[in-house]
Amino acid sequence: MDLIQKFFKKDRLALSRLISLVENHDISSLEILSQIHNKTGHAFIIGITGPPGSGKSTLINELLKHILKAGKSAGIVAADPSSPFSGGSILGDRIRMQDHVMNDKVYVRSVSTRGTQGGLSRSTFDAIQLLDAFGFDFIILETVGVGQNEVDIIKYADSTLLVLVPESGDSIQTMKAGVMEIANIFIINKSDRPGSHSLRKSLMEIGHEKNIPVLMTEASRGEGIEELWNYLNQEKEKFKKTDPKKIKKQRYEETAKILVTEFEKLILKKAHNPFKKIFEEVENQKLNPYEAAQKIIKKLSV
Ligand SMILES: Nc1nc2c(ncn2[C@@H]2O[C@H](COP(=O)(O)OP(=O)(O)OP(=O)(O)O)[C@@H](O)[C@H]2O)c(=O)[nH]1
Ligand SMILES: [Mg+2]
Repeated sequence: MDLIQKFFKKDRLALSRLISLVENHDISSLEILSQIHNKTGHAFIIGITGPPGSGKSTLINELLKHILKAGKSAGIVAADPSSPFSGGSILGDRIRMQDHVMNDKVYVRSVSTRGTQGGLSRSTFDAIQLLDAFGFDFIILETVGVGQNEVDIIKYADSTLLVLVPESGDSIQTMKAGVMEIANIFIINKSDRPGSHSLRKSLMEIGHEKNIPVLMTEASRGEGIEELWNYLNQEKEKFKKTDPKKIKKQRYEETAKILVTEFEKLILKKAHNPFKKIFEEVENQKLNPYEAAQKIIKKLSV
């Protein structure tokens, strides 16, 4: 049976294989994603970002308990393989998640950072599309919130959680420009540690204008997760994927994103470059790079 047919029959192996194909930017990925596209748009996508070791995976594990208890399913994408679900007790957590995998309600996957910057966020986006079409109620996206790349990725989330720890106090000013601005809720995890109250005060000041709530958690003991779960359910209710203006904007941005990454692939692979002749003129010093770019843009604008 064809891989896509198997996927539609809820075959998890087919899902994994399709994610690998799109992740490797296989030639068939546009075709695959196009075939599954009308099944997407149902999942609630939660982005979880924050500094390394702040407790994102532990928090996800705790959230999963609530998700499962509510009879719902979740697909988890860890967008940074340099910090997979590993290390110490988290290895245990991962195994626990894999137990859930057998229940067909939880699927955990890390997405490779291979390729260009845009490529990374495209792989993640494409993986989300597949998980969404597969029918998961929640998709949880874990990224280490450090750079623009993460900001790009987390844009796909319907609700974004920024997980900080009491020690993050000093770095929030530098973080402010990036991930701080896309967070819908600030979480102070490891609130058992000193400094959590003063961080709470600073975050409340920062979040005041935009009405961003601040939540204290101790993920390793499951503290504060119930509140987080309630918050997420409220967000889910509020979040209307049917707002026509939002849909229009999203569809425009999606198409632009796909085209930009596909175009980049075309141009960077010399053999497939549709403007090979113009590039050769630059190589042979008949045109300068700016003239070449103008010429190409003119061709495309017709
Ligand atoms: N004291 C304390 N430790 C915690 C808490 N939550 C998580 N931890 C511990 O912090 C460590 C890192 O937790 P992870 O969940 O792996 O953190 P992460 O943010 O996913 O880490 P990366 O994926 O590497 O960025 C683990 O040893 C956890 O047991 C907490 O609330 N309090
Ligand atoms: Mg992690």
